[in-house]
Amino acid sequence: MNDLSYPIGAAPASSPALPEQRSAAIAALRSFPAELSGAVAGLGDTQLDTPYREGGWTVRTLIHHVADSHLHAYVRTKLALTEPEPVIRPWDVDTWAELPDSRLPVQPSLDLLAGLHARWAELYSSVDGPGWERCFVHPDLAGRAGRPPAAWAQAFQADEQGRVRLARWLAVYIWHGQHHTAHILGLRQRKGW
Ligand code: NI
Repeated sequence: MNDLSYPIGAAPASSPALPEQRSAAIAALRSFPAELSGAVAGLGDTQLDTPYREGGWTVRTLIHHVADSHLHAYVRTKLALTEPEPVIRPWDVDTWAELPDSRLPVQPSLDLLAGLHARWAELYSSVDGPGWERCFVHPDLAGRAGRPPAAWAQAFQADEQGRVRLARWLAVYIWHGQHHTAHILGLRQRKGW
């Protein structure tokens, strides 16, 4: 882990628990697409195709990755809200990033995120007290007693059955958006763009 890979550090240990913390987190979820769009505003193709660090993803790939990732996260949120402890489908982040739609202009993914987050924030706004304890089951995180999960998985704070709670999920995805936005802003700062 280095500063360029984790410019804002790892996901925070705490999840929104108080009503005002939850309102703030939902507001952050709602405002994220505008912040991400702002982070890439004015960049041309050569800049979009620049890795944010040596050996890292390009800005273009980062944007499409965020769309892929948040699509999954939204679906998992809806599954948790509509089914008892649904087992979700893992996906291969790196291989998804190599598919041809990750070479498109960034606007389709920025537009997708704008619509997705409007709906996602509305969903979280509707969650009541007990609803925040609803969960999905991540099959890669179940039955791992004694075996430490990867760094990304530690952030999910799954229990031994692989259950990830909606409050935790919101905290992870606020962080995830800010994490990748910081990659782009850091690059722009270092390049003087
Ligand atoms: Ni990511």
